[in-house]
Amino acid sequence: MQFKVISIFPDMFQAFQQDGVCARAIKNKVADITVMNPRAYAQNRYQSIDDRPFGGGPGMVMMYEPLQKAIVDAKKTLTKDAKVVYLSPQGKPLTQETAKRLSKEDALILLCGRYEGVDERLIERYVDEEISIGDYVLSGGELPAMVLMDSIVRLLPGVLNDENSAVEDSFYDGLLDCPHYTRPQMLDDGDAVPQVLLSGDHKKIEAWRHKQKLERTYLRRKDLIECLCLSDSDKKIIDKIKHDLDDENK
Ligand code: 9D3
Repeated sequence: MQFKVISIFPDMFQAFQQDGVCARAIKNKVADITVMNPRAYAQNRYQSIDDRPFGGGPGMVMMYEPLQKAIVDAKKTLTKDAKVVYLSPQGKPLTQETAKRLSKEDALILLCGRYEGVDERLIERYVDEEISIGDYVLSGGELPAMVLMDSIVRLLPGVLNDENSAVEDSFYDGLLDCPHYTRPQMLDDGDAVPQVLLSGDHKKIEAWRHKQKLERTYLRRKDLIECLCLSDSDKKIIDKIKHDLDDENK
């Protein structure tokens, strides 16, 4: 999969391309990232890429022309037409479904905004999709672009080993993960790993982990529970958690 990233801070993408899952994907030719700096397409002698907003107000707006030229150039270097994704606080929130859907594209052009955002006419003419990574204020679209690429790249065939991707598939059940433990079995102050995990009884361990997932999801993210179709046995577990909580509050 080819990513053309349009950003005035190309250096921010260095570490991302050098380390971790994405670096491996690039090395294995599963993914390829090119960062294009709109400043290279700036026209006037100051190489401006931003200007003051019409109508007044604080901050600056990224100009239409340098971004337009960068997008056209990005499209030229790609064999098939590619979707343009604008990372923006006004976008639809990124979800695992979005990542899955976009992982089926051959190429994506990711537009990173800075300042107050980009000239609306560019969005109307060139942007296919606007994506946000959540309801908090960042300084620009670079980190969101990396978040999006990370979520996509790990879904591409051949990036995670078979074991991990099988785990990934079966475990993306919409629930939060269970707690994990490793050696030592007991910390110096006597804090021990839950006994069931040392029992060697895999059925029992599986059931314990599943109950932990349901419990944590119910306690921390009720919104996720409400989105799920739970089995009758899971509903019973949740009811028991509710019941136990009521008891604690008595
Ligand atoms: C403080 C400026 N805000 C005025 C109401 C608007 C604003 C403009 C530009 C807020 C943030 C940004 C820069 N953010 C992004 O480009 C961005 C972002 C984000 O801030 N949060 C979550 N997802 C994203 S995707 C791109």
